[in-house]
Amino acid sequence: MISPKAFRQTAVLALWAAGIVLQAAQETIPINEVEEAVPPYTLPEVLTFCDGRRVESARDWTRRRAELLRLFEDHVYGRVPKGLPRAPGRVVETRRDALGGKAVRQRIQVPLTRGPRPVLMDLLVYRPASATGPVPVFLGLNFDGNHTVTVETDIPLARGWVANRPRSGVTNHVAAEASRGTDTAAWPIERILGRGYGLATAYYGDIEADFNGGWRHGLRGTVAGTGPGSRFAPEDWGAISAWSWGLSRALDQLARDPAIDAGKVAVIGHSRLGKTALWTGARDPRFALVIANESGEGGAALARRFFGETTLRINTSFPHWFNGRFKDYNHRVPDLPVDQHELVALVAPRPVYIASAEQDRWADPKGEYLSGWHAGPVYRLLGREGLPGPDLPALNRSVGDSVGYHVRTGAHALTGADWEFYLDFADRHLRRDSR
Ligand code: GTR
Repeated sequence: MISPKAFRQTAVLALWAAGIVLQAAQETIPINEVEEAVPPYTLPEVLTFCDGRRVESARDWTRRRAELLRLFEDHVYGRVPKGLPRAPGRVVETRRDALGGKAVRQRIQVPLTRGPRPVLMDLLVYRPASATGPVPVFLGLNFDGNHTVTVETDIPLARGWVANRPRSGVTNHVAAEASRGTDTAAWPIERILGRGYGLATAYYGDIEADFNGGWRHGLRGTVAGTGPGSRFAPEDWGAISAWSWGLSRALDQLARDPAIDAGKVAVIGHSRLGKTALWTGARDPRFALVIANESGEGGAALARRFFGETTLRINTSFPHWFNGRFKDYNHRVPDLPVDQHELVALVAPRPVYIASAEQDRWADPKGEYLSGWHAGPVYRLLGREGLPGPDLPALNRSVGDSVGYHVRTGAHALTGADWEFYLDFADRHLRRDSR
């Protein structure tokens, strides 16, 4: 029998060796960040069925949409197992005097699995106290815990694993008091409420821990079991699909609240959670509007455009985000049966907003824009207007009608400036009839 000390030493050594292998692998992965060096590529035609027939009508599109959705499930994000529960959450707190009286705040525990110790997602909901009717809501997962998004200091710290993010002062993968309020810049709650919207958020780690092997700590492991025989088939869900499932269950919960207009819920996410927001909007047509902030590779950015992060690189750094089959395309991206403009098109005719940051070259701003542009034929088929043309717009300018886009100055982040564009876009699309 191996002693606990020897076990720890072996584990440390294995992690160290894995780190070196990963680093070596990443160093040899080709990356391009020069526009002139982008080789030509051919995108799959969004309005052509796999068997070569053309999509001629909105009715045809319904079938093409189903075909594309299945392709994204099978080849990229993975299939969610059938029969997962959709149980109502338990309201653990309602405060009518939140944020100095400006907000009604609720904390709701949503069970994502059955059994005596279900996976629980804590949903934090703020809505304007002054609202006289059901409010539209922005819903998004957060990176570091609900206690980080608000200045209010009485939100319980995130349970379980948290990322080791220097900005929160967290060092032990356990949420610390010092991390309270560290993500408020990404979540301008008072501003959102002031514009007449609610904000609902949950910590993505409540659904599943974000590291390779994190599936054992959360939804996928609880559903599949974590015993020695547990493993995933190539089509089975990756972490992004698991997080996305959580967002849909959050929407179920919002729909149970008469103070919320469940027909006007916008799903929003940044970076890996922007990928998640886009996949969620594609999968779940109940979301009225979709916002992918700097979602990059595996989000809005075209996979076939060789710029910034690549399929091989993302599957090497974050193998757990996507399904097993997606790895088959590491060295043959042109064989992928889909590209990301088709993911954007799955949102149609609902409004979708894609955003980039000038310095966030890793996410490929132009590739993000172009997937919005190439989703245009579907929007037009369904009687909507997409983006105005194939060229990236000027900095800090929002363009597009049902497909919105901006590239803001600055680095990779969700900022107040991004939110101003999102609030205006939401006003245009969600509040049309209430004006
Ligand atoms: C990066 C990753 C990106 C993006 C980002 C994030 O390391 O390469 O695809 O998702 O993380 O989520 O912050």
